[in-house]
Parts: sequence; structure tokens; C-alpha cells
Amino acid sequence: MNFPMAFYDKSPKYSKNQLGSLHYGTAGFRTRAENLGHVAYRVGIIAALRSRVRNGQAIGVMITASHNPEDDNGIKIVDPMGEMLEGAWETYATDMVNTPDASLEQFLQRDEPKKLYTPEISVDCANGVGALVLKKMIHFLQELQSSSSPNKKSLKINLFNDLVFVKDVLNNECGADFVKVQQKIPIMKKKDGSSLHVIPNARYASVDGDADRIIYYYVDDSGIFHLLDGDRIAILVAGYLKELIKKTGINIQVGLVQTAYANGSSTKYAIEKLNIPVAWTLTGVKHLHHKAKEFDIGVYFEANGHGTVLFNSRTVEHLTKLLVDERNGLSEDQKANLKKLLVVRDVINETVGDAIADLLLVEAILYDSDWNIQQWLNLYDDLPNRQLKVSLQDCSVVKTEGADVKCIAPAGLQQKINSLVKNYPSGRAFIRPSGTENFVRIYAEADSQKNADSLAAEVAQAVHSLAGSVGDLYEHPL
Ligand code: G16
Repeated sequence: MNFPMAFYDKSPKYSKNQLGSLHYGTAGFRTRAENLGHVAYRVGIIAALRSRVRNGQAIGVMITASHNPEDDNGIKIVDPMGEMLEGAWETYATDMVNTPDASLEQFLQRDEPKKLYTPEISVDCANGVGALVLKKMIHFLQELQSSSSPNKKSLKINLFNDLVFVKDVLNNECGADFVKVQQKIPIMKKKDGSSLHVIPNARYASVDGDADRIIYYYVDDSGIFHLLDGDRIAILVAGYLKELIKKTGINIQVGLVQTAYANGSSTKYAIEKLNIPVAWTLTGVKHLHHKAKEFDIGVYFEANGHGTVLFNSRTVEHLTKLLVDERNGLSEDQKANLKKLLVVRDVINETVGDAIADLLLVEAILYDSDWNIQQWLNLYDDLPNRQLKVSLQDCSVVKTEGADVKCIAPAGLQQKINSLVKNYPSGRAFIRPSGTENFVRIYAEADSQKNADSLAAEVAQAVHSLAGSVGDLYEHPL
């Protein structure tokens, strides 16, 4: 007997009424309460199937007439993190609820919607050392696959741009920084020099030459490129941890550390949707790392994909003791979530700058949440942004304070930036001297890409006139 059939019951009390079809809409199934009997039974089956797809996590079923009169009612299904049911499952639910009693047994023999997460990722190694470690990892995963049951698929990693011992190709039109700053796919070379074609909707990641940064991306059916940078990774990880903690019922604080480069939408999402405190520091992981130590669990990723998660040692001690304490009073479900929380710590490398550990953590979270990359992207919309760089005679004339958001020298430059920003809806811009190159970097965001580009160009012009620029007005970052 297949799994759905375990719930099959011919009893007349679950008979479908004959009053036409129902549709799973924004608020689930809505109709008069007296017609929802068979719906309640079938929604129960759907919730059980959904729970199985989500690796046994709890699925919510809500019965509510909301603001409607008493004889109206509705039933909706809620995913483990409180999200609404996704599209394929809404269709499945609609089909099941409208299936006549005589055909229900046959319907339940059908496959329910497939899992959304696919255990396969293609990684751009920027022709750097990350390729060597990833090759070892691939070998390990293949061994794991051959020793486990055929139903369990371990992660398949495909490498490209892995010419570690070839000259002049390192970070050349590829790697995390190229993809992040240029907001486009890298060149995609195989070992034999041939080029790969992008597969629509497939998950890609780029690490940088020394594999301490990682960013994700994909290209949709219309050929549009979508970037999931360090901010997105931070939100994914922080949201997942927050949910796990809620399920353990233990009082632990997760905090997020960002820099001025963090997209405004990610900060807003963390504060307003995840209800997580956000701290800002100067650019440079050394600053973020120290700040993150102040939280029980501190998540930090620079927008460029450089970051990690830190578990405070007192928190780890507390959680570990709790797990082994037989009188901890935790339910089996709470204990399972507590174990997961500690597993996150095992997966991540608390020493900053391990793109491969970061990759494993992102994959583990997507797997456990059964999300594809589109669902991850759908959490919020990035504000369009642009980065430029300006060459100065002497970059030390530019001084900033307050996590780079205020330029205090040369005189008048910050006032000029403020006056430019005011002209753009959702505008924000800052400048800072690079710590690794002889440039001043410019970051701008606004309500549209055109406006972000224009604001960045105007700020570059202001730097050019007020800070002693040499060479062209400005350069695109690479
Ligand atoms: C280094 C730091 C990063 C920082 C970057 C800034 O990157 O480790 O945390 O974001 O510098 O570079 P810049 O000052 O030029 O903007 P990496 O990857 O070189 O270690």
C-alpha cells in the first residue's frame, strides 16, 4: 500500500457533497461550513503528505471563518515556517478535494507533488584552490551515495572553472566577486576548455579564488539572471535558526551583523519579518566577527558572500547539557530541533571564510525546508543597486565614520551625497576607501536599476570633483 492510501476511509461521514467544485485560493478552501466536511478529511490527508515531503516537520491546518459570518468557514494549510502552501500543492489540494468519492482511491494511488529541493548544484571555482577541496568532497559524497540506500540521494556537485594550475585564469571573468559586482553569470569553462550552457532554474554558486566567499544565482526561463548574495545567505540562515529555536522553546537570541553594503531590503526583512536584531560594523569580516560574538548565535555575511555563524560558547554548553539531561522536560519534537541546532554548528566553520562549509549549510537548509532557489529568492525583493570605483591621487583624503555611512573628509562631500540621495525614491549611497585596492568605492541603491545607476554616477562625479580624482571619471568595479 502506498503512503496516501494509509489514510483512505470509505466511511459515508467523509462523503463529498455534490455542490460543485472548490478552489484552493488565498485563504485555502472557503465555503459554507456545512459543506466542508469532506474537505476537512481530505485536507488532513494533504497535511500528512506535505509533512512527509518536509521530512516529518509539523504542518498546520487552520480552520477559520476569519471576518466572515458564522455560517461561512474555511480551511487552509500552513507550512512549517508559517508560509502559505506553494503553487503545485495548491493545485494538488484542489484536485483532491474535487475528486468524486468513487475516484478517490484511484487519486490517492497517484504521486503527490515532487519535492522542490533537488540535490544538485554547479559550482564555479574561479579557477582557484577551492576546486581541489571540492574534488575531495565530491569523492566523499560519491562514496556516501554508494553506501546508502538508493532512495537517499546525496548532494551532486558539478564543478566548472576548475583550472587550478593554468596561468592567467584565476578570478578572470568568474568567481564570487565578478558575479556579485557585475550581476551576471561568469564564463563557464570545463576542464577541456569547452564552454557549458546555463540550465534554466538550476542552482549555481561561485566561490572566489581562495574560496572564502560564496554567492548563489540562477537564470530563469526567460533568461533573466537572479543573484542570491551574502545578504540572502544571511537571511536564509538566520530565518532557519530562528525557526529552529522557536521549536525548541529555549530562550536564545539570534542576531545578524551587516555592513553598509547590505541591501536595505535584507535589513528590513531581518528586523520586520524575522524579528531579529541587526548590528552594523565597518566593512571587513574581522569587524563583523567581533560584533557577532555579542549574540548567543551571531550570523554575519557581507553582501560579497564572506561570512559565517558563531555560537557563543555559553550557549553551546547550555544546549549540549540540556540535550543530555534526562529531566530536561523537552518533548521529542523539541529535542529533535535542538539536535538540528547543534548540527548547524557542526556543519558551519566558525573560523571565518570557508565557502565550502557555507555551501553545505545552505544546501542543508534548502533540503530541510524543501525549497528550491526561487522560493529562497521570493523571501524579499532586493533594492536595485550599483557599485562603482573612483581612482584618487591619494585615497587617504577620504575618511568615514559610523560603519562607513558618513564621510567626514573631504569637507562638503557628505552634504553633497545627502543632497543627491534625496532626489531618488528609496535612495541610499555611501563611499569608502577600499582596504585592498587604491580606489574609493561607491555604493548606491534606489527604487529602480536606472535610478541606482544614475545615483552611483552622480556620487562618483561628486567624489571626482571634491576628492582629487585621477584618470577617468569612474570605473565599473572590475
Ligand atoms: C577582504 C575582507 C572582506 C572585505 C573585503 C573588502 O576581502 O576579508 O571582509 O569585504 O576585503 O575589500 P575592499 O576594502 O577592497 O572593498 P578578501 O576576500 O580579500 O579577504
